[in-house]
Amino acid sequence: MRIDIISIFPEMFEAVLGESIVKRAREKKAVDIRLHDLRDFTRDKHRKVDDRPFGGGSGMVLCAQPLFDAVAKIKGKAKKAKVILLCPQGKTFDQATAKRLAKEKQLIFICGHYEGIDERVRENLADEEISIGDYVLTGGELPAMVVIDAVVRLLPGVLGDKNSLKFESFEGNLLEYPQYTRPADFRGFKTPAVLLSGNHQEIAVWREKEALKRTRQRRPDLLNNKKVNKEKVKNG
Ligand code: 4FV
Repeated sequence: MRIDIISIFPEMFEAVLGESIVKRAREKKAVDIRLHDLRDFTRDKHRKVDDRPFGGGSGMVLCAQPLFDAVAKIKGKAKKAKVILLCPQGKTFDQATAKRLAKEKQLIFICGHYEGIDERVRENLADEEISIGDYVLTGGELPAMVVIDAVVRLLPGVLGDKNSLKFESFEGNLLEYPQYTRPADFRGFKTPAVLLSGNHQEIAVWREKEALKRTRQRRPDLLNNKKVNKEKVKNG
């Protein structure tokens, strides 16, 4: 997969996308991540990429021209690239969206800053708008990192044991069951005996029960989702 990021602070990404699983995914060529400085695409002699909002009001707005030129240059002939605008007005990001994006060949992320972005970018350049949550950030960089992290770990061959994708939160719309590791008794805090029993059938049943219980307690909204098998919920 190819990922391109357009930002006025491209250096922000190296620290996050240069470590751990994403770093290994880049080394394994499972993903090719490229950073682009929006200022390289402005035709303004002072490398300005923003301007005052028409109609007045505080703050600055990112101009359309540098973004349109950046995307055109990055896309080149590759028509299949999906342009994603990170903004609070976007569809709230979730695991299903991560799985869908992980099937794309190329993703181009537009990171906003200041008050926002010229509306003609949203209308005529972005294929999708994604929000990572109902709060206002200083820029689209952190949201882009969140989406990229969630997508890259789903790419084939990135996570050592693909099983680890099977039983994780939101898989099947359930929250993940409780995990324990050594020591079995930590300062008197015990580990459930079933997990030390070696009886994998019983362990699987316990984990399913715990996942359902935890989901019912913390995220009952997930249970109304069609994908959860009602049977299990009812007799959970
Ligand atoms: C945001 C979010 C977000 C809005 C103005 C950047 C900021 C500034 N993006 N999910 N929440 N963006 O707050 O995606 O330009």
